[in-house]
Amino acid sequence: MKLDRFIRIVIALLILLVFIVAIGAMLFLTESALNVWDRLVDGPKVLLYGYVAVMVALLVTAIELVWRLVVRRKIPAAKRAVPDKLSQNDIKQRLREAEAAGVNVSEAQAELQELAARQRAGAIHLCFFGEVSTGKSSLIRALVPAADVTVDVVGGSTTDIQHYRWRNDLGHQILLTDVPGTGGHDAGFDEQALQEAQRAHVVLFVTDGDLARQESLAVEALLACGKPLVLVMNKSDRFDVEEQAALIQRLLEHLDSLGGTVERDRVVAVSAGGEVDVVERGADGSEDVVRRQRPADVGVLVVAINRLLEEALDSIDEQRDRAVFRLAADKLAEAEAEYRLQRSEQIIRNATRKAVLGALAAVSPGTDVLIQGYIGTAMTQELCKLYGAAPRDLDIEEFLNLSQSRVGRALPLSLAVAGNGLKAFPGIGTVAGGLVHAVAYGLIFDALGRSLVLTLSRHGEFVPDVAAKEFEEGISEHIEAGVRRVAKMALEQKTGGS
Ligand SMILES: Nc1nc2c(ncn2[C@@H]2O[C@H](COP(=O)(O)OP(=O)(O)OP(=O)(O)O)[C@@H](O)[C@H]2O)c(=O)[nH]1
Ligand SMILES: [Mg+2]
Repeated sequence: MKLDRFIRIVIALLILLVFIVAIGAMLFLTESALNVWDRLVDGPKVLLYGYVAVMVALLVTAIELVWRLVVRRKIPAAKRAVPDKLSQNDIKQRLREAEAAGVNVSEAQAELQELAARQRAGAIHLCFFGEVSTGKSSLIRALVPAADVTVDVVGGSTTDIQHYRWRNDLGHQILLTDVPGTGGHDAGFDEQALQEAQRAHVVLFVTDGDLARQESLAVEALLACGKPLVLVMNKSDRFDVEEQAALIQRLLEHLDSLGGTVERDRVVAVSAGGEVDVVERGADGSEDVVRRQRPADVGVLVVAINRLLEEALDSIDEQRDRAVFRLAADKLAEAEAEYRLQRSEQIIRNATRKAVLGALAAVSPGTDVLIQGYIGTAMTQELCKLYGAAPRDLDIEEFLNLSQSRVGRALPLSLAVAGNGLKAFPGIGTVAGGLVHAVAYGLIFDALGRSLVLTLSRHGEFVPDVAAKEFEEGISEHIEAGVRRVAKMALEQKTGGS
């Protein structure tokens, strides 16, 4: 009790002292400031302004330094988004940069080469696009009777991209493109068809009824990349005039709800004819099934195409080019993502190997400062750089500190998983404690790297507490998933090193 009172008195005296010192300091500062000010005011004006300028500059510098130290830098989202209007130079520049960084740009490059070839040839590309069995190939056959297209009742009859030459009444050089139908069992065909549609000047979107959900999404995507589009309602022979009118009305309403950029005269009802099996009875009473061609009725489609080309001929080249630049940019982005994944794999593998080696070499593998050291810092820096994040050293330190505090809880699990994992390798016998520790440490590095890659690719930036939280949430899963890989690595090092 007495001691308590004593401490309180000491604290009270200290507070008093601090206040006296503070008052003294303030008086001293004020006096000298006023002194200086008086002399400056009396002195030449140049000195006064110069002095004020230096003071302001010092203050601004101090504020900036504090700001940099305390406030986190954010990468503006706009820097990562692909701009709406890519020019040929933009995309070429991006390709050069990516190639120099080691990204495989061949697919994106091939798009630009194909575009250049089409620009030289000068034909107008009309791409028939739609779900399987809506009659795309039949429509091409109706327009180009000599076309060697495959038509079948069984969906998925077209499996590659083919171009057929067609000259319309206005004398345009036109290539009709037949692509695989979408919505079949092979999703690769959907991708192939959509890309070809992006390369074309105009898309003839073929449907055989109202638009289903997937079809609406495809129309939306094509309109979004600025494709001029004719909506072709095929197989209209199956409906009477009133039903056809109702269907067209529904399609128009549907298009309106999708943004309404398709004009009314670009929705047409046609009949490609298609084939029909007819039973023919012979004079002797025998029955033969004969495949017959139904008469085609595609006049309105030809009119719609001609009108569109007349109206939009000046702009379709530019629109097509822009869509191809975007396609190339998308392919480049895919290649970049692939490259990052491969590089990050290498970076994580290297860091994990070093961690395992370090733990194996340590006299006492119990050193629990796992990830704050050089290996953790270097791995975090490299991964951030790979994903275009620019963290300050302080951020990395904060992230590693936060993660380290979470490692304690995961270590027992990591040790157990490491022990079990090692037993799975034949010929190991009893597993030495040092090896288990080394694998456990390696697993934690591996988990750290993998969760960081997920965080960076998900958010596109590095925020220490978010990254550390995601590391904690995913650590058990990553540890379980990495065990074979890391155990193998440790065994290789041990046998290779000894
Ligand atoms: N009733 C009717 N059937 C048609 C018409 N056009 C095509 N068909 C039939 O629809 C089926 C599919 O025709 P295709 O031309 O192969 O259709 P597709 O869209 O090219 O099909 P995939 O290449 O598999 O995507 C065939 O059995 C055709 O005979 C039409 O106007 N009316
Ligand atoms: Mg086909």
